[in-house]
Amino acid sequence: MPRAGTGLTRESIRIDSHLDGSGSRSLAEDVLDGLTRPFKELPPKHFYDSHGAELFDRICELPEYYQTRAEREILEQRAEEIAELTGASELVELGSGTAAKTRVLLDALSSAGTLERYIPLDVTESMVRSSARALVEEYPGLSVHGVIGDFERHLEHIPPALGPRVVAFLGGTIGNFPPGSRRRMLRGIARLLGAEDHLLLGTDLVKDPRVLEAAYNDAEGVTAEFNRNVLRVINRELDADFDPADFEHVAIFDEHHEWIEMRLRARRGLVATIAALEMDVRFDAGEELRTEISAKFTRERLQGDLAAAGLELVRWLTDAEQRFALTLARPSS
Ligand code: SAH
Ligand code: AVI
Repeated sequence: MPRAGTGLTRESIRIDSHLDGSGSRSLAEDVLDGLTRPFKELPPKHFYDSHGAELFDRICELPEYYQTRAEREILEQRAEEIAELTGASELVELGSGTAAKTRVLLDALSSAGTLERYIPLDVTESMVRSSARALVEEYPGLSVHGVIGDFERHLEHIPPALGPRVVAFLGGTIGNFPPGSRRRMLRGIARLLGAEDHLLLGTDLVKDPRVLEAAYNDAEGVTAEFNRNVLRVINRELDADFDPADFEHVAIFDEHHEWIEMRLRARRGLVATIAALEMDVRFDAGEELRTEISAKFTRERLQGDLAAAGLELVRWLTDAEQRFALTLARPSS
């Protein structure tokens, strides 16, 4: 059981940390497990140190990466309706990042007069702290209870509801789980929901592979830097000696699974030392390390996943070009 942080309280901010060194422990376990497999693989959560979080923010601004703009468009058009349907006094947000789009929801809940508390959960400590500070300034009367943790392990540390709540999981992050873990994650979220609560889930939709691949192969190379950032994280946290320049960024749409795969491909044969694990890792020339999948959805697939988690669809909202969907769901009656 991870030990809770100090629960520092300042004005209407409370921040609990459940990582306390378990972040680098989980990196060590994932590196040991993932880099010794016949097909090397790492989970995407290790992209997001503070530099990775900055790179992700730049990705959101790229002309090729339409997801953020499409999701914002839906929120801007439908946040009022979401506020009315949910009557939420609390917004819980998983993988909250800078909470940029969240402001659209907070504005709507605030105008409806129901908003009391915001509960962001993210692995990136700096993001939770800075967004909490900014939001209590921007929304007088709002209390923020930040949770620094891993949404795969720490959902139970989300404080109990004080009123009707919306749990938001935006940005398409649910697509970063392979199908089995995705359903496990949705079941975990469903357990957080009482009869009067809702899930608001952002998912990117299946579309022309050229549009999808362009979104992950931007001309400026920001996604490539984001991808290679995981090697910098391993170098720093586990005293390793990867040269990120030895790896080429690869992002391709797998039409069978309907997901984007990001990989790092070794440009030459090499051996890297990971001192903290007392281990050498060998890459053949051309060998690939899978760093992320990003699943693309259809309404049918999503409804199947929700049903398997005991959730039912309340609203399916898309942008004008049907690129992205925001789904409002609730526990099945
Ligand atoms: N919700 C924001 C950010 C999406 S990026 C948006 O829509 O733009 C994904 C976010 O999830 C990042 O902030 C990252 O730090 C966080 N994240 C990734 N894996 C996580 C994990 N296992 N536990 C908690 N947060 C995680
Ligand atoms: C956070 N997640 C939904 C992003 C995605 O599109 O899968 C992460 C990302 N990877 C490359 N670009 C952005």
